[in-house]
Amino acid sequence: MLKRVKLGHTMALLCMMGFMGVASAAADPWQLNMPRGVTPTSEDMFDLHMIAMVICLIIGIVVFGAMIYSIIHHRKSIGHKAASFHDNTRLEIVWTIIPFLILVGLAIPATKVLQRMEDAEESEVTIKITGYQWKWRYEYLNEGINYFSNLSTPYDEIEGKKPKNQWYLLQVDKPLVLPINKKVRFLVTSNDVIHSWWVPDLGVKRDAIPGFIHESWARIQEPGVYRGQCTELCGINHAYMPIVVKALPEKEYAEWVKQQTKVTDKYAQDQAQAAPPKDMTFAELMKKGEEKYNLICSACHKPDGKGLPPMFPALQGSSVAIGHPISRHIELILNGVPGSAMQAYKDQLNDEEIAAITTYERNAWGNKTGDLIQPADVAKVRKADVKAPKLVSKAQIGGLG
Ligand code: HEC
Ligand SMILES: [Cu+2]
Repeated sequence: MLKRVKLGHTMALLCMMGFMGVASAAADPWQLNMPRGVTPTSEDMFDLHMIAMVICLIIGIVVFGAMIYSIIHHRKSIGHKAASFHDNTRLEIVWTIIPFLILVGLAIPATKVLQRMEDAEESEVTIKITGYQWKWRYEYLNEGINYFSNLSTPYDEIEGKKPKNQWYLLQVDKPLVLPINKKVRFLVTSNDVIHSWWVPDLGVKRDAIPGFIHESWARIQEPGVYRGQCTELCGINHAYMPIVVKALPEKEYAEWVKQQTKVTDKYAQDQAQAAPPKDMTFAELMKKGEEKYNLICSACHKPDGKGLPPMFPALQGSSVAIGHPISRHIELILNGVPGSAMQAYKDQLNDEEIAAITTYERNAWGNKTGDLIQPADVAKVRKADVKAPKLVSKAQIGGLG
């Protein structure tokens, strides 16, 4: 009994605090209420939340008012004999009907909002979102754009060697770029474990489950940068896979799409002509390798190459990273280790990047092999490799969607 009273008390207090939060300004660091967001869905949700909260508040005032009144006005001294009465059918019917009506009253608008949220028809842009340990992949299904979005907060900040910046753990190398005023459909899935794609300002939160595709949509009304996080505990670096959405006016978005597809076309042309990749110097490889390693591999193998055994092996002194043949090292990065957290990177990194990372791993942290791996070496291993299963193809998505 005591526990229940306490809980009710806390809830009423929370309601009141939330209510006060609404009254104050929007982007306030002390903001207590949920954000209103920038899509019709997020606004619907906000309104629903406000209705429920006001009802809570009224109930709180009535219940606590009656309680406090009774405590004060019916207080009697020790030894007073308590009145004994029970069963009042009329009262019991009334307090059954009132909550019933309140619940039905809340369910009607909530159901309407749910229906609108589920309706991803007639979208103009379709993005497939895939969760990976620990990053997101965005594929623009109609535009043919496809990239990974990695956490870009420097490791020095994570390890407390440098002060944390404003967007600590909420910044990425490549944000998801979207147009405003267009219905954007999201197809959310996962490559490994369950993740969840959540951007509060868009009113979108969808579980990313391997083998399933969940749908959602957003029509962003204002240009801006909106941040979110993975919201399903997905392993040791769950906190390190943020989401950044950059919403652009339609013209700028079209410009961005053109830019992206041009890059892809150029890559395709280069591939088609089979121009031999340019050799790089040792310094170039090490510099690029360190940069990419810290961005992509250090989450598990750690910036100092010591890993996190027994979960993630050390690369410092590892038989693969200093041993021979070197092609075994390259192959492992291309194909990963099936059934382990070590992913296949062949679709995520190009030859130059893998060459740089391999060179870096073979020469950093006291791995002084002196080996220098060129993009051409990686291309050779990549070509020789036939067992490589491709990632989910477009055709498969069509079949599932
Ligand atoms: C999500 C965690 C994770 C990430 C990110 C990751 N690895 Fe691994 N890596 C592993 C695990 C786990 C193994 C051990 C696999 C096994 O043998 O079961 C491994 C093994 C390796 C090995 C073999 C080490 C040895 O001695 O057996 C190399 C080399 C390697 N990874 C390179 C990389 C490179 C390069 C990257 C970045 C492009 C990378 N890894 C990113 C988890 C990861
Ligand atoms: Cu996750």
